[in-house]
Order: sequence, then C-alpha cells, then structure tokens
Amino acid sequence: MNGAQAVARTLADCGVTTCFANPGTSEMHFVAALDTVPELHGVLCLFEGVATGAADGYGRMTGHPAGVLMHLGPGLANGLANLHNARRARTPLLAIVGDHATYHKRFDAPLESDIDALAGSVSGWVRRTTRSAEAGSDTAEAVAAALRAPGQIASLILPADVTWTDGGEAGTPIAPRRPSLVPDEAIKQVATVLRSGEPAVILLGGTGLRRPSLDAASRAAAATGARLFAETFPARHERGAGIPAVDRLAYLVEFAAHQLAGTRHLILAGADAPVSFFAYPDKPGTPVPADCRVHVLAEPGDDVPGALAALADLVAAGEAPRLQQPERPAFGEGELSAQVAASVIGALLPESAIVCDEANTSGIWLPAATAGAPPHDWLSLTGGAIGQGLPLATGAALASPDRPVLALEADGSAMYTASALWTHAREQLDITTVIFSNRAYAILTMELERTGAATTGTTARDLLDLSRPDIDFTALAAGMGVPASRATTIAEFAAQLRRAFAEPGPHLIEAALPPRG
Ligand SMILES: Cc1ncc(C[n+]2csc(CCOP(=O)(O)OP(=O)(O)O)c2C)c(N)n1
Repeated sequence: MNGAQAVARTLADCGVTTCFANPGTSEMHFVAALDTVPELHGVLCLFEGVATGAADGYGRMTGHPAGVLMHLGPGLANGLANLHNARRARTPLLAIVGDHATYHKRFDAPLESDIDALAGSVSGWVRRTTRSAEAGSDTAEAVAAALRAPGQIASLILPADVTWTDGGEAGTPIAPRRPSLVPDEAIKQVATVLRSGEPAVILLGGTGLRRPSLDAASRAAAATGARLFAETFPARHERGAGIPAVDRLAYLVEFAAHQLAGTRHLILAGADAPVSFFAYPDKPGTPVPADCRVHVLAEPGDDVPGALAALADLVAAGEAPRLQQPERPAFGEGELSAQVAASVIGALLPESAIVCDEANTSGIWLPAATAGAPPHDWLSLTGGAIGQGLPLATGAALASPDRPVLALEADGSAMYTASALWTHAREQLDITTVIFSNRAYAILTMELERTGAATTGTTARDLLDLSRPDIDFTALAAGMGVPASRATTIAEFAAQLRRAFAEPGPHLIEAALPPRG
C-alpha cells in the first residue's frame, strides 16, 4: 500500500465515504487510490469553493465529515471562504491538501506557498504528514479531530512523495471527543433565574435548534414565561408544522435590540452571545440590553440537548411543548415579487425538504411564509461569506438523497459559485434552485446608507448594480446541464416550482423580480 492508498482506506474505515475534489498533479496518487476503495465516492467540483461548501452541507446534514481534496495553497485559498462558513457552522469537515514532494519544496516551484498558514486560518487541527507509514494513522486522527464536539475543520497536508511511497498502513478509527456534560449546578442556576419571574430569553444555537432540544426549550419557556429566539444564522434549524416555532434574532442590530428590549436574563443554549454583524457609526455593537445578565446554560460543544432536557425537567414538569400548527399561505395572481414568491414557496414546500437559504434581501418574507409548512431543515449562511448556497445544496443533497433540496439564491451570490450547477447535473441531485434575480447587490445599497457613506454618484451605484448586461441564469443553467425556466408571473412561478418538486433531478427557476436597489 502506498501512502495515498492508506489515506483512502482509512477514510472509508472511519466512515468518510464522500470526497469532494478538485485535484492537481500533486494529488494524482490520491486520485488513483480512490479506485482501490470502492466505498469512497469522489465528487468532482469545478471550483474549490464549491467543494468546500458542499462538504459543509454534507457535514451539517450527516454530522459526519466529508473529505475535500484540494491542490496546494492556491486550491485551498480558492476554498477558504466556504471553509470559513463551515468553521462558523461548526461543521465536521476534513480538508485534504496536496503539496509538493518534500524534497522539491527547496526549489520554490511556482505553486509553492504557505499551506500551513492558510489551513491554520480556518482549521481547529492541522497536520503535515511526513512519512507514508504515518499517512493512515494521521488520517484517523484527522477524522476524530473533525468530529470533536461540536465539529470543526481538520486539515491534512499530504506531500506528493508521501502519497506515492510504499509502506502505508490503514489507520485505526479513533473515537472522537463527545459533547461535554453540563454540570447539574449550572442547570440549577439557570432554573433559579427562570423561576425568578424576571424577563428572560433563551437563545438557541447549534444542536439547540434541533429536536429534541426544541421541545425541551419550548416546555421551559411555556412554564416560566421566558421567550425563545434562535441565533441569527443557524447552521441547521428544524422547523415547520409539529415542531416548536422559534424566531431568529434579526440581522440588523437595532431590530435585534428591539427583540431583546426589556430582557434581564439572556440564557445561551448552544449559541454565542449576539453581536452586530458590522460596526456602524452611532449604532451599538451588541443588541443585548446594558442591564441584562448573560448566563451560559450550554456551550456549543456541550451536550445542549441534555442540558435543555434537564432544565425542562426542573422548571416544566408536566408541561407540553407548544407545537407549530400546519398552515400554508395563500397566493394570488399577477406579477411576481420576492414577497409573493415566499408565499408560493410556503404553499408548495415539500415534506422533509432541506432549504439552503442564500436569498439575502429577497428572503425577508420566507420565515413567516414557511413557518407552518411540513417539517423541514433550514440551512443558513453562517459566516456571511456569500457564494455558499449552491455548493451547500450540493452537499446536502448527496448527504440526504431521499430528501428534496431547495436552494434559494440571490443572483449576486449565485454567481460566485455558479459552477456548482454542473455538479448538480453530473450527480443528478434532486435540487431545485430558485434564483431571485433583482439584478443588484441590493443589501449593499442599504448598507451604503447605514454606514453613512451614501452618495448620489453613478460610479458607486454601478458597483452595486448587476444589470448591463442582465445575467441569463436559464442559459447558464442549461449550459451546465440543468433544466431551467424563467418566471415573471406568480402563476408561472407556481407551475414551475410544482414541476421542479415533482420531477427528480436538478432544476433551476429564475424568478425575475422587479429591480431593487
Ligand atoms: C465573500 C464575500 N464577498 C463579498 C461580500 C460582500 N457582500 C455582502 S452582500 C453582497 C451582495 C449580495 O447581493 P445578492 O447576493 O444579489 O443579494 P441581494 O443583496 O441583492 O439580496 C456582497 C458583495 C460578502 N459578504 N462575502
């Protein structure tokens, strides 16, 4: 066995069966090794940012890492923005980065760069394998590191000569570190706070936004009068009919401050304390009221479901969770808008859908419109680095082949990683992509005002405008093998969405919206 075969064998033995890849010369032995391990599914992505975003989607849905194969420093650099989003999502993910042969590095060949520095910027664990005999054991450690609760990026750097040298051995799978139990004392303290009757909010994040955590949190809230909120950009939020409904904290800090106004106790369950996404002149850095005390019930790496269950047993014995009733919005006829598109989506969303939300300003109406739809998972843009939605959908669909995936994409964000559509077609993934085509970086026109940089100049406006030429997403999708259509009316959008949900395989609908900006 050479080093590459040892890595591939160990991945499969550790349950890593999907590897998103964009390889180069230094990874050729790893590419060849994939054929020696039939359990490993290699998925070609045409840009590393697609591969890393796909691994994020896969990890969010399975709780297990996918591998991402990238070509030296430049390949890793192309993948960094979506690795950043994955780090913020606390997704288990294994980055495998090929490097020059150890003895070739002294030549400073053109692709030579500081891979370790790049990997270190997003990873919780980095290892450079130095001998083929250690390739398998390093891989087993990398998988365990990725799975370390609550989940993180582990990066394994593989020099080419390590991969092609014989003497490799499969590594033995290692049990990852489990979530830490929350001490009884901490749970009792939070119970005392909740029983005080002072206004309290329980802020849920991570596994706190999945069942059974949601049921326990809902019981605790109902029994004590505390209010529940979700972190602003959850990695994965289970919602819909039959599940306790939890509103997200708003993106704009003044709106979030309004949601938290009057709160004396903020209880964190799997979430970090909220902060403003950006600094703005004359706006607060955090929405938490000055006289509010912050209590940590459970850190993201803790046993959040266990802590919430224990809390509910203390403060809400006999209390039932408040479940969202089934409810579908109505929609009329006429021209399509983002608001009515949300109603159509809420009316038609299939059972157990996975929604990858990068709709940005066009998505404002989606949470309300889909609240009572059948149970579904909502995956959001955790790290604010746009270009995530189409890759995320790729990985979610491969992770959950029996579930329909809906990618809700703003047009500007879609263009960063549009080549994900090719992988949707290559893998025949059941993904319906809706492009909200407002032909603008609409949110930035708002941010221009909010930062106080407002201008009437056309140069500034042109940097936020996506027209001249308008982007033809149906032509783009068709060129990559994804059947596509354009909707300008509500009736067209509803008919096209129905058809896309009914037919297996990928579809793209360009929702032509009135221009914003
Ligand atoms: C990687 C990255 N580059 C740039 C930005 C800055 N940025 C934030 S929103 C945005 C434009 C969003 O436009 P679009 O996706 O069309 O959504 P809309 O605002 O029109 O709803 C940009 C460029 C970012 N967040 N991430």
